[in-house]
Amino acid sequence: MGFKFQSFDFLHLDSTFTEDELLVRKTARDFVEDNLIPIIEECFRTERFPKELVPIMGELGFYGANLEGYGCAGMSNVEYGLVMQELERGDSGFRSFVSVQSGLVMYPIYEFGSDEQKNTWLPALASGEKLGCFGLTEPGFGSNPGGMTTTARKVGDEYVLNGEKLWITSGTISDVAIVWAKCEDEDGRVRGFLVETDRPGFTAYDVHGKWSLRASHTSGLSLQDVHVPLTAAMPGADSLKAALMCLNQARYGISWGAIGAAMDCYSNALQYSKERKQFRNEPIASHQIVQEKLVWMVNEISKAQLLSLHVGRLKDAGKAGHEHISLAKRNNVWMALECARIARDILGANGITEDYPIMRHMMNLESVITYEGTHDIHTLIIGHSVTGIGAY
Ligand code: TGC
Ligand code: FAD
Repeated sequence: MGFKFQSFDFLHLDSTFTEDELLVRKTARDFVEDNLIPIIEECFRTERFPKELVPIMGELGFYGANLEGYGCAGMSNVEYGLVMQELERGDSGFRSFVSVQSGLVMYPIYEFGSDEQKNTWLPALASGEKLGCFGLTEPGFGSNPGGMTTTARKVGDEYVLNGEKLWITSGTISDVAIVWAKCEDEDGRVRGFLVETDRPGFTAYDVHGKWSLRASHTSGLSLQDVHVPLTAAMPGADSLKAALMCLNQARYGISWGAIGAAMDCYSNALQYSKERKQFRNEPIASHQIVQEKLVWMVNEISKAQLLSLHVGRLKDAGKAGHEHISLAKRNNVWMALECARIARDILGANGITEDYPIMRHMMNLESVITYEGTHDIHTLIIGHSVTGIGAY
């Protein structure tokens, strides 16, 4: 819907991308244009996740794209970022599904799992045959996941899990949940468990009435005496820090995704402003105040591109700290939300309708600025990094 998407490249960054990076972006862009754009407004309106697109993205190598082996595409972090950019140009909720499957389910298994866990789960998750979710947040603990009350107790050769998780993307469509819990026998040490969602005592339900990410499942998970074998604990996932490391993967992808949403808002606002005429039968783009708004977007999207590209190159070189990723997530999501608000303004009354994607992006971005660490929590993470003092 809206105008045909026009690519954004004010700084001629395309000339710095490799052929592989441009090919990956084109593949993702074509996929979104052909498969997602025609249905996304209907999906958003009817609260429907387009599950029929899951296997196609598996074939295209979008799940766990920056991981090696196990059927994964082995893309660079910049290539992976470009996929996220294109998916979120389509819809944040749709990108969120891929972020979770990739950064929050496949990455922890890849990084912290046993060989058996990797061989069992990664190929099936890479193809999209199996889906996963990541249960860290609880009803009482969002920004402060270290306060979690979900527990794991050793009983013979099993763990017994109890607790509630909330706001969990893809919870009701998942075959496996990564559940973070405190081990009662280890003085509350946090561990990550692989829990098949058909185990007795595990239930998932969807949160309804959201005005954001309506094309994505957001769920609650309830664990009532769920028995799992001791081997369900991922050997390397033995601290809260392991859970926070997973967030880096997703936050990095979000920094690119937000650029995609912002580009779409800008593309629509620019084309609309050149067509829409007011006063002396001249396009509104001929007025200085409208130009200033367009230039604000050009300015901020260009800076965001440079930021994500640089952090991506740092990540490829193994040099990206979590504070760098926080900077990119914090800046780019804020930037995208501001672009959506400005673009909506340029479209006037038309901007509030589903004839254009802007209001949908705006509502989606209200979640994106909260999840994966709120804007203010990222301020404090960066503040911690530069002062050495935690102010949480
Ligand atoms: P704190 O004492 O600060 O840290 C504990 C240890 O962890 C280290 N650390 C990290 N390491 C790697 N990556 C990170 N991102 C890290 N953040 C912290 C830290 O250096 C320390 O290491 P060490 O060696 O000294 O022990 O822990 P804290 O409990 O005080 O935590 C503070 C805080 C605010 C940083 C953290 O809890 C946080 O990030 N809160 C935000 C919660 C959040 O982002 N949740 C996301 C849930 S998943 C989600 O939203 C999915 S949305 C769907 C989608 O992605 O599309
Ligand atoms: P709170 O932590 O209660 O924060 C409320 C307000 O208080 C915010 O403005 C915050 O910045 C502020 N605040 C909190 N602490 C401080 C402080 N110390 N100093 C200053 N200000 C502070 N979680 C998962 O585990 N898995 C998922 O898949 C997942 N998917 C999600 C999908 C959606 C659509 C949404 C909306 C959330 C999802 N989440 C998921 C949860 C998300 O990570 C949390 O919502 C987020 O971490 C914030 O927690 P909260 O909502 O409890 O807000």
